[in-house]
Amino acid sequence: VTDEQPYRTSYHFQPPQNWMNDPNAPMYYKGVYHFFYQHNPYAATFGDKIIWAHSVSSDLINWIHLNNALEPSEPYDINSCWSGSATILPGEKPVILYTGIDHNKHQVQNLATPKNLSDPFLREWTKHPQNPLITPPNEVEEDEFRDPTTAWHGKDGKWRVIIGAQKGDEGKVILYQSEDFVNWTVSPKPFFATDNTRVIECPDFFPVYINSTNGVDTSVENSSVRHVLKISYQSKQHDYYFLGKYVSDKENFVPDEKFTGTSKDLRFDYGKFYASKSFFDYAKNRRILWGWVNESDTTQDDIEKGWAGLQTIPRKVWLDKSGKRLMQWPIEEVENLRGSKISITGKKLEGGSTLEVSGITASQADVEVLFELPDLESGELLEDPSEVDPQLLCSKPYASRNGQIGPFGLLALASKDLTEQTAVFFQIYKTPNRHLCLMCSDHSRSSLRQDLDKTTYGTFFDIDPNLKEISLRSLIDKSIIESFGDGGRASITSRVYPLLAIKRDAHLYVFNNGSQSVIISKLNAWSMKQAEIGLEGSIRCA
Ligand code: DQQ
Repeated sequence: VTDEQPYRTSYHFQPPQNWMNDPNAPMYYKGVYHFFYQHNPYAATFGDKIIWAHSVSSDLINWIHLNNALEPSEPYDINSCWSGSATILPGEKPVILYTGIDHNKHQVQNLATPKNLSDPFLREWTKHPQNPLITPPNEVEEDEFRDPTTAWHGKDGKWRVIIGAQKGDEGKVILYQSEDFVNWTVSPKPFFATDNTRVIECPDFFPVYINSTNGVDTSVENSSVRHVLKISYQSKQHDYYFLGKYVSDKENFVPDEKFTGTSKDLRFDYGKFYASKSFFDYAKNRRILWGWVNESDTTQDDIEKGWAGLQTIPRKVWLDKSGKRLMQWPIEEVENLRGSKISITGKKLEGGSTLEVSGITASQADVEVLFELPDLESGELLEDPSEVDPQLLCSKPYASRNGQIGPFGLLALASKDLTEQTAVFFQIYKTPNRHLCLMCSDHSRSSLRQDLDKTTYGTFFDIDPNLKEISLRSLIDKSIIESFGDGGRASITSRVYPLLAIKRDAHLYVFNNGSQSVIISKLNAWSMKQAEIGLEGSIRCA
């Protein structure tokens, strides 16, 4: 089936068919990774009876689909089981808090527990008899109150959970506390709020080590960690995060920066990436992030394909040494899918040149390039970068997009004649007091088809004035390209649907359009094998 479908992915997580959106309750339990997701089992479009589908894995790459974990069945979730999270209670007892759309179409929070804790696949879930445990408080709209996080406990031993909400035009995050996980009390003041943003969805709240790339359990609160609040603004369809200081006895999270609504706000990903959720993987001491990647073709295309929605390859996430932003990198397990490899070393790329990376399956590949840079002083000057929107800078028409250092990077999912190409590239700028790298994913020429969303994405990140090399990695899989700049300092996820550059007709190139030459100090590209993702019984057991 996969072979007939040029856009269905080979190693990204997908349900067998139909609609998928948010990642839910990822966790590691007794040697098994669990992944739940928002799913419409009846159609390739969103629906009014959303359920929790459930899959398990031993490596976060190969998956077994199990029966649905939660389906609408009770007055408190009869109109859908919406997003939520898992918490592992003491004694290795996983539980799920999720949002139910009740018989009045109000949003309420419910608890579910595994029927049989000795089943490592946790196939069956029981809804708690006291559901709904939390109904909308006065300060929020009854139909905009959802997506409980993984709970954490404070120094007083009480559990805390936060929930996304809206009141008027204000986006809110509401905090609840509980001693027994069943009876919850609302905190009088919101945990976080922003004016004129409307609803906040899928909050996530977790600590990160200041001096280590290791992950840390959600309840840890001491001087070696900082905290991250992630929120998803429905109106923007982006995931923003705030680094800050959290003190549980004051119930106070103070973000380092305020939300500005401009390109200065920090995001996990500057492309398609929404409603993300992280978990602490204590098997490998890392924090892992999942994100939903939606389609950019038409609903009619989705219906014809019979599916819609992807998940990113899970990413390890940690705090950068600067303390100012998070870093992300695809989990190491994806490298087990690497097959035949092509390498290029020490190759000079003159301005205006293009080099084909041949010998791999370019429609299904993992590429890592390290570019050696000229002296950064030769970069173009941007007098006032705060006046420039990087996404607009990336969207300049191709012909007028040339520079000094860059644009240079990859042309992925390109046709042989380059009429179709997705350019993922860097351009280096200097400003009166710092150096900046612009990272772009240009979709304007990604397909000859007209009816697609071809918005171009981009972001700036700071670079050291003495930087000698910069890396770019792209995971290419049929209709998705996940790109990571400078070791994970910035990431951009793209959905593209080329007409020509599919299957064996997809090509991969490295290019340089700047006037300065750059050197490919090292390029490794691998054909990627197909992941084993299938129904229980149809594939090898994990
Ligand atoms: N998707 C869920 C909601 C959540 C939204 C419904 C975010 O719980 O707020 O499928 O994509």
